[in-house]
Amino acid sequence: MCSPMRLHWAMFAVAASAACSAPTQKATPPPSAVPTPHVNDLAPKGPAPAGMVWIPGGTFWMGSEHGDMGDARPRHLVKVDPYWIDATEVTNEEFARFVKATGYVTIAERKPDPRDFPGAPPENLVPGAMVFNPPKAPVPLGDHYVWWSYMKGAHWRRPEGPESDLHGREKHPVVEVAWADAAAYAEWAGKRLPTEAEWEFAARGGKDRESYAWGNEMKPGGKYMANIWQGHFPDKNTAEDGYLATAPVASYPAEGYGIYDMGGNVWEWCADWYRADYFATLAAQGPVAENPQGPPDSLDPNEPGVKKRVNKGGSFLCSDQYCSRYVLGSRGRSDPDTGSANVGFRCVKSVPRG
Ligand SMILES: [Ca+2]
Ligand SMILES: [Cu+2]
Repeated sequence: MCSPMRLHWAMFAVAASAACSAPTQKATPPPSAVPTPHVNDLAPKGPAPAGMVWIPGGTFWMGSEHGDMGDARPRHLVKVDPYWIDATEVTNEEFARFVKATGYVTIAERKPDPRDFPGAPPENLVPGAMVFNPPKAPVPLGDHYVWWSYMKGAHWRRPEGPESDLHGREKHPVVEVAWADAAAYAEWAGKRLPTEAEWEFAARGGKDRESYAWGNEMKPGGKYMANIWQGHFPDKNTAEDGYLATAPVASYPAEGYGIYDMGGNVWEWCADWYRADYFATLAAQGPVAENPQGPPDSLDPNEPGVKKRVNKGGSFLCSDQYCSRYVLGSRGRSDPDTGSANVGFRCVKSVPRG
C-alpha cells in the first residue's frame, strides 16, 4: 500500500524509465524445435455469452521491440488456451448494474485506513482517485505529478471529482476503478480479468507481430483508429480524433477478432503482477511459455516499494511524444489500490475443458 498523497504513476514516467534495461538473454533452441506461431482452428462449443467474442487461442510472439520499451523485450513465444473476451471495455452503465445489484463500494469511495498508511497526515486520509489536470503551458516530461493529481471525492461516478457526474457518459468505459474493483465486477459477472498474455493475444487479432491492434499503419487513409492524444503533451489536446478524454466504447472500427479499443481510450487492468523482467524470465525458461499467469510477485525497478499490476492498451493520453503504449506488446503498470481517470478494464471467461 502507499500513501494516498504519494500515488504511483510510473507507467506515465516513460521518459525517465530506468526499467528499460531488462536482460535479454534467451535460450536458443535448434530451429526444428521452434514452434510456429498460429491461431487454433477451434470453434466454440456453445453460443457466445452476451457481449463476448470467441478467441480460439494459439501460439504467438508476445512483446515488442519498439523504441525504448525494455520491459516489452524480448519478443517470446506464448501459447494460450481458448477463451471468451468482452468485445468492449466495461461501461459506466454496466458497472452501475453491478453496484446496484451488490451494493459494492469501490476503493476510491472508502476512507483509507490509517493502519495502511503509517505516518500519513490525517488530512491526506480521504477517499479519492487520480485525475488528469493538464498544465496551461509546455512542461518538462520528467514528472507526471505535474499533470496528475489526487482528487478528494473522485470515484467512478464522479470521475473528475465532486462537481462531476456521468451524464451522457453511460457508454463510456468506467474509470477510477482500482484493481480489486475490476476483479469484483468480473466475479459478479461470472468472468475474470484477463492474463496479460490473453489480453495481448486478443489484441493482436490473429496477426503476427503487427505494430497496432488495427495493423501496421498508424493512420490508414489519414484516419485515427483509436482514441489517443493529438497536440503537444500534456498542455494542448487538439482532440483531432474526436475525443478530449474517454470516448464511448466501440467508437472506432473493430479490430481483428471483432473487439474494440485495444489501443487507446483507457488502460485495462490485467490479472498479472507486474515485473519489468518478466518477459526475459519467460524467454529464458524455454521456447514457449504456456498460459503464463504473471510473476508471483511484483517489481518495478523505478518504484521498488510499490507492488503493481499490469495495465495494457494505453489511453486517451498516449502520444508519440511521451508514452506510445498503444503499440502492441507494450506494457503499463500501476498501483492496484488506486483508481485513475484513464484506467478501466474488460473481462474474459474461461472455456470448460474437454
Ligand atoms: Ca483523443
Ligand atoms: Cu500512454
